Amino acid sequence: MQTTLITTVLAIFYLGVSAEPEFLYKQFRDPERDVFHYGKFPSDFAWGVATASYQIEGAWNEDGKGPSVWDTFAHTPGKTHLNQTGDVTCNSYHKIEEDVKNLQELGVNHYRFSLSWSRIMPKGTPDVINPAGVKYYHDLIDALLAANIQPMVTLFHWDLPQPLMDIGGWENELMHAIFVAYADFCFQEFGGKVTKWITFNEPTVFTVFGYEIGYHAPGMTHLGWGAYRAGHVVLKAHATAYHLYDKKYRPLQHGIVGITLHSRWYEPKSDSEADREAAKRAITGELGWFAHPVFLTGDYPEVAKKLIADKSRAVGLTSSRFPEFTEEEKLMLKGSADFFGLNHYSTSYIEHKADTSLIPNIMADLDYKATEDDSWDRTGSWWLRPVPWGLRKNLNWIKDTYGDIPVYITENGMSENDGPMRLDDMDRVTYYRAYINEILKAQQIDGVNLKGYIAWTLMDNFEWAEGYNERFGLFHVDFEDPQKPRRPRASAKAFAEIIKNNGFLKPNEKSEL
Ligand code: GBH
Repeated sequence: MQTTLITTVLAIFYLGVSAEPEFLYKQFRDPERDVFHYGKFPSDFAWGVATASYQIEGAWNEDGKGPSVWDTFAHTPGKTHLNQTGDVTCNSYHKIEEDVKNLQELGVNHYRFSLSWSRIMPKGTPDVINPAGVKYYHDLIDALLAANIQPMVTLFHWDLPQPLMDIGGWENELMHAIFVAYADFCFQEFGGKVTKWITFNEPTVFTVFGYEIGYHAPGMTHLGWGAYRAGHVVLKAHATAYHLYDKKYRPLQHGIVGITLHSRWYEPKSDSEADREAAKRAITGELGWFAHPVFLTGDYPEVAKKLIADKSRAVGLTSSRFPEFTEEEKLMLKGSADFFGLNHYSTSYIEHKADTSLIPNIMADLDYKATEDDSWDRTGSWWLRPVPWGLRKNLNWIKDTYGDIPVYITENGMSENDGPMRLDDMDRVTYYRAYINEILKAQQIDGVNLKGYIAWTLMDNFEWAEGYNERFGLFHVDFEDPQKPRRPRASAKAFAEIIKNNGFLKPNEKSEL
């Protein structure tokens, strides 16, 4: 009763100060939570868009590039939508000038892209370097810098050189040293011009999809242990590469190194203790799987360690399916990032579900079930419903759990399905306005140490197993046309406007311009 009164008074207050529509989604109208917030980001805020090598470059076997696991996987019938591949995709290998021109049109000051490891090292190891591949990235970086756009470079966005898969990929301990050698080369070669590095993109996603359920390359189905084993090697590789940069390159290059983690927001489905605990377990166990070691303790979250150990014992295993770090490794891991890269797209409701099937995977191991709300809008991806307030809660959880670490949103965006060309994407305009508005609240009201916002993605591209059926671009790409022409959508203009204003101007500020 009392809260209803307070919210009614607040609603009248908000309506009183502005005649503008203050809510962007009809289903989200909590006057405290969802009301539109006007204001600006700090003047040094980073604005950018992101891409990944296999998704945009094409030229899969040109100029000395070696094959990656994604070449192998996409060339295997039955693995991707209509057997589509990234062989040509946006052809960005041949379109530096056009891509940079489109970045300038958006007005971004950062561009996040990834290096194709096998374009630089066709065998995956530094004994063979492909000069044409190295030159491509120098040309791209030079063009960006000439346009006043800072490169933010991801070392690994899933396209592992195939020869390294032939020795077991991330499940092989040797990958620790091999990744560090690759990182060393990249820091040395490009670090004079690149000052923002991301070691890995979304280790939960590529280890679970790639090594556990086989939905992504390399297609391994090591259910119950593949992702944990691969993730363990990835974490050690990350930490060693971080310290290598810190000691050998930072004094000269003055850059920063972080890691990008994917997280949904997990909202308890009900007020019950069991559901609230399950939601806490889901975020702590899943985001914390990679975030706790790097940003908190040097080790995995206790809740995940205990559950997985118990479940391992229950089926008669003598040790846990979850690997353990040595004390020395924990010291290496703890604090091994200068910033937290967050990829966030959506939210789920979480309920408690004790898994009795004993078919292990991360969700079953953590005893939860995720669902969506029917009232939430749909997009081109089943897993992606716009729930803007979830991002603010996710950022607050990161601040409350890991402290004042600088945070970059390194991906956020929404998809539509393939179909007739659609440039008037008002649903995506609303998504971006709403999500960016929530990060403004997190930054201004909640005091989250937010340094930048990078949208996914510059242009439609090869969406992994979904092929060309899910389009996330601010620019539309016509894949039927051999020229792969790019055309700005309404969302590109809306994003450019937010960047130009460095936030959201009040309606009266706008009229003064
Ligand atoms: C990112 O992954 C990738 O970094 C990028 O390459 C990709 O193109 C982009 O997003 C759009 O998909 O865990 O319940 O959400 C996105 C994160 C995480 C989305 C796993 C699909 C599967 C079900 N992905 N998720 S769920």
